[in-house]
Amino acid sequence: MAKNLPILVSSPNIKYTNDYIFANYDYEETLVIRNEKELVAKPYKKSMHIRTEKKVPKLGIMLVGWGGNNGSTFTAAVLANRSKLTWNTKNGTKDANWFGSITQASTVKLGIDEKGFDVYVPMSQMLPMVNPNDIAIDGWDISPLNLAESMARAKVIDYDLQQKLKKEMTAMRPRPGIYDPAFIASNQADRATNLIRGTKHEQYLQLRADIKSFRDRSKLDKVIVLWTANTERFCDVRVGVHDTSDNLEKALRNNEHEILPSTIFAMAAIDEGCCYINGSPQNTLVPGIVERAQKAGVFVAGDDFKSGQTKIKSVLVDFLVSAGLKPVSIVSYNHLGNNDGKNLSAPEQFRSKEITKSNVVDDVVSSNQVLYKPGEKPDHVVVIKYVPYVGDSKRAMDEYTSEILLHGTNTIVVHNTCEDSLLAVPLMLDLALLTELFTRVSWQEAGRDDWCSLHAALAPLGYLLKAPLVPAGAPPLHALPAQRDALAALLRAALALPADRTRLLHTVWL
Ligand code: NAI
Ligand code: DG6
Repeated sequence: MAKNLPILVSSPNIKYTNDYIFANYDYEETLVIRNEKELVAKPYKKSMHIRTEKKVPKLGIMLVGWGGNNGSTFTAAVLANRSKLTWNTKNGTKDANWFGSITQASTVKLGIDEKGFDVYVPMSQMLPMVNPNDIAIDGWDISPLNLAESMARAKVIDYDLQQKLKKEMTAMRPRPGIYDPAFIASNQADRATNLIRGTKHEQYLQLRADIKSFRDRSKLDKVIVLWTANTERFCDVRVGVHDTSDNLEKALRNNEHEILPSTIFAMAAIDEGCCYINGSPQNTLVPGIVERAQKAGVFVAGDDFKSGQTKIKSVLVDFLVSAGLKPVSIVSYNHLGNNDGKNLSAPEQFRSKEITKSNVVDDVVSSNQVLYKPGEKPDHVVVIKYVPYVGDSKRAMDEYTSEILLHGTNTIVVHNTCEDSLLAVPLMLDLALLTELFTRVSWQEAGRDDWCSLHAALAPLGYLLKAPLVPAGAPPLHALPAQRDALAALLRAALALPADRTRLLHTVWL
């Protein structure tokens, strides 16, 4: 394996100081103005400065749903990597890795060498980033099992590795969570015995106390709260309750029924100065939450980890539509047998997942007015079934039918078998590390004095999420390659490097 050398950008547009990396960056776009006769395209440039704080903090991650399959697998993965564990399986000895994590196991193109060949660097090396070995983990769960018991219940980690992690994980016990049977499936009731009682406001205060105690006891600089608990049903978003930060607070104090437990967690996190990430589909991040985060200067990101079927869909539909083929029918079946599948077997919780899994093709489809009339969409069906025997090993089957030349059809069928949590956990890590990194990035319009944070609705994390939260009124972006480019472009911008959208063009100018 090639040695990872540190990056030094040599350019008049970058300045390294002891504390910061300062970059001058020209953001280039094309403004399109429609008039009755034509579309007028006007390229423009916005000059800005980007500043990245170099000091990497001591980071803590608090997982809501710590004792679940994702929560226990995340913990096992961090500990196994930190201790460089190896373990025996029937296929031989294995060692810990972070495959599936874009920060730890993927590369970004830095440039080309003297012979014109691409030079890549690990994403984690682009800018100073927290090392996963250094994070502290804590969290909440409505189930009282310690983390070793949770790991055994999840049946994801190889038995020998479980034995090696058992002692350390037995000592980890989730803090009591908030159980509200109005929002998660009734089939979860039997594990809900580790609970914060009281009104919603009292629960919120307890969560704030939990965050404080973790931060103080572990001497942390920053804490990020990540929801990886059960999918809740959507809340009915109401004016006077969810629309503003003040109304949300009033509603919380009035013990308003329609506030999701996840929204209480988000409020507690924001009010403790912590970023909050929603790994599930429900609409936790109502307008009042985004406003509250913006005012507090922290980020919120969501919704719903984009781990398998949807990731492939956001590549395949992008490919088909950009190739001038017309997807007309997309049918996605899933069956799985873990507790997530059990919870999703209830109609209201399934509906939340159906929404985030279904919206993913909309912007790609509407990008091509040659193929689709305004408002026209492919038939798109999502089915999820609970089959206990298969456990965490989810089966996802997709059929994509497209109209091709002269109304012929082309049907592509994909069958994907994978351990769901082993796909989700690296995303959890990336979400936390990138969120933390972006808290240290600020920008300034050239000629102004004030430094601004990125927008509180952290859209650049869209690559990792099925229904990316974007600032109110901004267009969503679902296509996976474009999301990857956007993220890489932001990392490059902070190093005063132009976006890398021109691959291969250097061979044209030879
Ligand atoms: P899980 O059911 O194994 O874990 C969820 C945990 O949350 C359980 O231990 C449960 O006791 C706990 N919980 C429920 N409500 C709680 C609350 N209010 N406070 C504290 N704890 C609470 O599910 P899994 O497989 O870990 O997935 C977690 C979430 O991530 C689900 O919503 C799932 O839909 C979502 N997700 C999972 C993906 C994957 O590939 N594994 C991908 C995309 C999303
Ligand atoms: C069944 O679809 C269970 C879900 O929780 C998914 O496994 C999860 O949302 C991942 O979805 P996807 O579409 O990214 O594979």
